Amino acid sequence: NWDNIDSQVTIQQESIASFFVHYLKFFSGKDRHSASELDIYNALAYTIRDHIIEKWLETKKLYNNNEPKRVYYLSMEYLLGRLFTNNIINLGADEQFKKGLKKLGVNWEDFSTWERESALGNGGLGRLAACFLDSMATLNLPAVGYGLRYEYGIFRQDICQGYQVEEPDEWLKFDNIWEMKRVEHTVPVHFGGEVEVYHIDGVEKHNWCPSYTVLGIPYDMPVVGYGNNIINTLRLWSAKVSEEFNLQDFNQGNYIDAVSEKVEGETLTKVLYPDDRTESGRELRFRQQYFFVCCSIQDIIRKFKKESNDFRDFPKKAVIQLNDTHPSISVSELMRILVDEEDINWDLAWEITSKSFGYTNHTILPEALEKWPVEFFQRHLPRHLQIIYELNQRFLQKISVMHPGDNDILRRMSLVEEYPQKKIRMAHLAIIGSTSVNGVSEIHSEILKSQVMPDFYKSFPNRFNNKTNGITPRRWLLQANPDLADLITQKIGKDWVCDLSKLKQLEKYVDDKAFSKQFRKIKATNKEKLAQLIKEKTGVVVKNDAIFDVQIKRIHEYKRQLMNILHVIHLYCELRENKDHKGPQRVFLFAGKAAPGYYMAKMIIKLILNVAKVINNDELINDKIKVVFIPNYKVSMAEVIIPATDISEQISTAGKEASGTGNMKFALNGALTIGTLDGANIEIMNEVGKDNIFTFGLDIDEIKTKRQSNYQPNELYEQNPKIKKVVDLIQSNFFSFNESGIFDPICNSLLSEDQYFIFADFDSYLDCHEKILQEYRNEKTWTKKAILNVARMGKFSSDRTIKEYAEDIWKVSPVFPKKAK
Ligand code: 26Q
Repeated sequence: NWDNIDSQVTIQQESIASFFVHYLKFFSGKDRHSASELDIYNALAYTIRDHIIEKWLETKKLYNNNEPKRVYYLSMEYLLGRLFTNNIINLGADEQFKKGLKKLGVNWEDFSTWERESALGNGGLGRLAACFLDSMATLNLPAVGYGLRYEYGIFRQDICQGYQVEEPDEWLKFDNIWEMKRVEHTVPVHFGGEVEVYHIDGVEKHNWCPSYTVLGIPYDMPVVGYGNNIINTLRLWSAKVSEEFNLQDFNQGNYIDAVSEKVEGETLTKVLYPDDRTESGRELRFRQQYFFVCCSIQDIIRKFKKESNDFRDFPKKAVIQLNDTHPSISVSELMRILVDEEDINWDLAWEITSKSFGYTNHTILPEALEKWPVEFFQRHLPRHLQIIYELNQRFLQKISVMHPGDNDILRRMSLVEEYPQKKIRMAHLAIIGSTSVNGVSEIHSEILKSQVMPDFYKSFPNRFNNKTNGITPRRWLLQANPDLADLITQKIGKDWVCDLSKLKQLEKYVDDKAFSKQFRKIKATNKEKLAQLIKEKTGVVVKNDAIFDVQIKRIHEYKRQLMNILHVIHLYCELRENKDHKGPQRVFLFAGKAAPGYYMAKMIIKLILNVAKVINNDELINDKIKVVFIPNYKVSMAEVIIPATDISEQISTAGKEASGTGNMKFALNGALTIGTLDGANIEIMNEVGKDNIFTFGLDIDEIKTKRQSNYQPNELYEQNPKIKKVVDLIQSNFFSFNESGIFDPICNSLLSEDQYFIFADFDSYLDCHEKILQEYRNEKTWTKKAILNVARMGKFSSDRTIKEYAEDIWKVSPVFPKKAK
């Protein structure tokens, strides 16, 4: 009896040790004497996986029985980080696990760092997708994440002579315990070839005859909900070429061609593209996007057909959320399947399609909106091109009725850009194919409406909405800062983990001396761990009780790491001139990757590293300030740095950062923000109160005015002695003594253009830092502000964000198991 077998594998606390020993012996072929730390990690992870699989099967049963409307989250990126500890915590098995292993003398936390982390994303957008998966599972939402199983995730960053060097991230070198290959759901993906037109009963039909086919093989990863026994699925596709599909080539004796095509096909999921927002036109990336879309849409339709044979039900059974435009070819792919393969007429197919998608935008930089050359479509997706042209014609027809005689609006709104090169505007395709278009913070959603896509907003005002980003409190407080989490739980109970607004109750402890002391103690312990990490990764020794001032994120000019390091140089000048310096050591910590082709970003890293070398070795400075750049920033590093941080640098030029999510992680862990009025910083300020955040700089309107008023950064350089001193010092090769002139491009770009208004904001930034230093010296008020930050961050839980998506956009409800009798 199968049901009996099912229940026999239930893991009890008593059986954990025997499962562990079983895996060690029969999977790794080891005993306690020969087992390596990796063997032990593997055996622990397999034990946990068994526990998960059981609940996974139950969850599938639950969803299949209920046949609810499902969410399909399509994202080219997921930055999951390590899963072992996260899975144990979300299962609620940490205590059980600890006790179960106790008699073997095994402490699981000691082995958790043996896991290779999953870094299939670039930064904010990919980490957001990971937080959303956690929240969807925790909220009992029947959701599936789709993505790509890149063989190499985001590159590893090494530093060689002060320059970033990229190395491949071989995350699959050892077993990946968290994935399960599902060959039975393999799907074919076609490319190239031609489209034949034929007629049946006077109706025009299209037959796409592709020139080659690649297979998509799914690998499933469990997504463990917190404390609710729900395990959702993240399905990642891997490309494989099968001889079977390209047999003709082999048979016709084109052996060499056939083999090289096979190798070519398998490069599709080789590597994650680094975020080069303005660099476009990579043909492989285009094919990668279609491969992803084609696999995922087929899978969604297969699942739909198990529950219905009438496609008019599709929007009631499925909603597909597009994480940026990267999967936006989906719109034309669903149309192609409905019209060509399911024989549904165009109008009905469009009604179904345009009701099924939602689109989230994550970028303001207009030059970063995705556009693909028509040529690529012609070569690889000829039928999709026809469909897009047809959609465009019908769409522009409607617009011209709304705006008779206005040819300019047709040109602006067209899916096709004509000059200088013919391209498809993917954001326009995503917008017309969606019921909802959202930005990721209030200000960003307003900018979308007023600046980025005003014509679309005016035509479809109801489609536009905001969903301010959030972060999962499970990873970013419970797991990353267990001591603070414990302290909070002692005071207000554990409900905050799934209802972050409960943190408000901490406000009654702001003046409680004992609480403040414990709160500070925890920060101090976290700082010790960070100091250790810094020592280990950079060799720099910093004081445990230093002020940690941190900027960790992708290196980008608009994020202004350059302004931060200019401030550090300014402080250095002052110290050299013997301005007295009281108080603790200040550590300026940087980490982040630059896109491999982004020259300026790489030079900013070089400048930070060179400045660090000079300052850290200058005896005159007497360790009053330290500068560190930790190489190879990743999720697991953020988990150590954030809980130890005093000052969180969120200093993008106003109007440039769509939201930011790092800003939320810091504030939730009791760091105070120095920030511009940009992205979600504004909403953080509204929540924590103006007294508990340090804002500075031009706001978005002032930046706009500056931009229109012939901004002259070289005048500021001449007038402002502080700016002049800092820039002159760099130009004098003080930080580049045997590499003369290497920083000229940085200085020249500041002096001639200063696109991101660093000089314009410089004084305000310096003053703000000065104020922060004063405040830090008053331990009591500083602690109070930090506690208030923690207490008032409830809004920024991704649970809140996901509830809004579920209610306003997806119209899906949670599914709960029937209570056992
Ligand atoms: C584009 C073309 C070719 C290759 C790669 C790309 C590419 C890849 C990733 C372009 C952009 C991205 C990632 C963008 C991103 O992370 N945006 C951030 O999204 C966060 C979550 O909403 C926001 O908080 C950040 O403000 C935003 O910058």
